[in-house]
Amino acid sequence: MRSHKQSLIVGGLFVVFIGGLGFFQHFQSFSPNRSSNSVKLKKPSRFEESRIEKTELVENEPSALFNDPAISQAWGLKKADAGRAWSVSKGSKNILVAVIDTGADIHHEDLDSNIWTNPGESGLDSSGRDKATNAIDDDRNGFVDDVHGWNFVSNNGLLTDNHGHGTHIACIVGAKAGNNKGISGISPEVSLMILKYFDPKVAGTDNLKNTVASIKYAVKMGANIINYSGGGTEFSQEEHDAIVEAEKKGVLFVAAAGNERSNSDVSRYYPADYGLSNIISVTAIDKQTEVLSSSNYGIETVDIAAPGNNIISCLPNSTYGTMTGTSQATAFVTGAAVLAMAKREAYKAVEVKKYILSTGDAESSLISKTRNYRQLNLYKALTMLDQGTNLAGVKSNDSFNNEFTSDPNLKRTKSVDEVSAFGKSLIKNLDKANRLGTKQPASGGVNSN
Ligand SMILES: [Ca+2]
Ligand SMILES: [Ca+2]
Ligand SMILES: [Ca+2]
Repeated sequence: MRSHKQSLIVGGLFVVFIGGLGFFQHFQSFSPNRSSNSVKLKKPSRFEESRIEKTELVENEPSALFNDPAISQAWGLKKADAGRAWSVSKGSKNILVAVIDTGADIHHEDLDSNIWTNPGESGLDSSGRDKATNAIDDDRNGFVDDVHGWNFVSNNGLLTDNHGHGTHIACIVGAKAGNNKGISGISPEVSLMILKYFDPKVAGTDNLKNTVASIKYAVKMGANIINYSGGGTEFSQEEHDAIVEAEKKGVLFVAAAGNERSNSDVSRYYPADYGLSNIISVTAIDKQTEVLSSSNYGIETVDIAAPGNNIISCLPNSTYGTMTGTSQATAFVTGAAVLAMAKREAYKAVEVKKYILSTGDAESSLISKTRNYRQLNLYKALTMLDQGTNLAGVKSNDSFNNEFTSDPNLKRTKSVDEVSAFGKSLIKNLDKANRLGTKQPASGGVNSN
């Protein structure tokens, strides 16, 4: 068990937006500890300054596609090119995502129909009772009445979200689209398995142990993708091995890079940095494509950047609000993976990871922050799936230099090679420690790769 602080990746301040009243309620959130002594972590050690932009409307394609009122505030959907991506794929109920988090409001108006139902714990048993509530482990998986997932904190099937973080993440991945409510998830068609590893109202729980159990459950029950927004700086063999099992089964593991404000190349953060082929490590950017000051980064360890600042999504009791952090960015990438897997259901983790990482938009601001200096682009990830042919039927060039030159959304002025050269010169000319602005390498022992 880890003795260090193990945190849920959560921004410091978020806002609840209640219906159309325009009433905002401020909440301060905290960083729970994944180890057993979580109670003492009420201190706001991971607080991050978070701007509140309640009136700004983002002109975007997603709002033209769907009638969901809060889409206009969802700048990240436009940034990730969701509008065009949805013309290719909106996801599929066949893709099962395990959201390992604080539970979720499974009755939320913008989420309920996308919650997974365990087929082995639904319908009627031989006595005519509902399998979901008959107090029998009908599918003999070791969990009684695990109809939508499992609560590993309280060891039951009640998935109530007493924090808000899990509901927020679930909706970024898979909120319903076109229902005239709330937002749209990145993949509005999906099945979400809710696995609860942390509850701020329950003291003394072992969050790491609950995490490992959640991963094992997800793999056993056939999840295609695991979304995980927690982590810590110590290696856990049990957690590593659980993700290796996921890797063997082709399950993608999308992990937050962390909100430690540190360089993960020198201070590893787990599970994002276990170095397994099925893990994508995600950091968070703002509207200007700058990695958030609170977010971890690393040109060797952090795979990709996605929107993570003031992200609007669901909160419990059918409310909505914004949160900030690499958790939110992680959910964006999970949604991208759903779209990709829906397009090519035979694809396993490695293929999906390859497409997502190689098709993002190259940005010079990410050169010193991520391995591939790319931000997530949903549309390109999908269109590249068509064997190098884009939606318009135009054969792409094999190199990344020219293949998107006709892209109307293309913002960058440098080719990837030019950016690469720029990046090399940057790296050559700047002292690494100064450039990255963080601590020196630790004295060994933290790198599991
Ligand atoms: Ca069961
Ligand atoms: Ca049952
Ligand atoms: Ca909606």
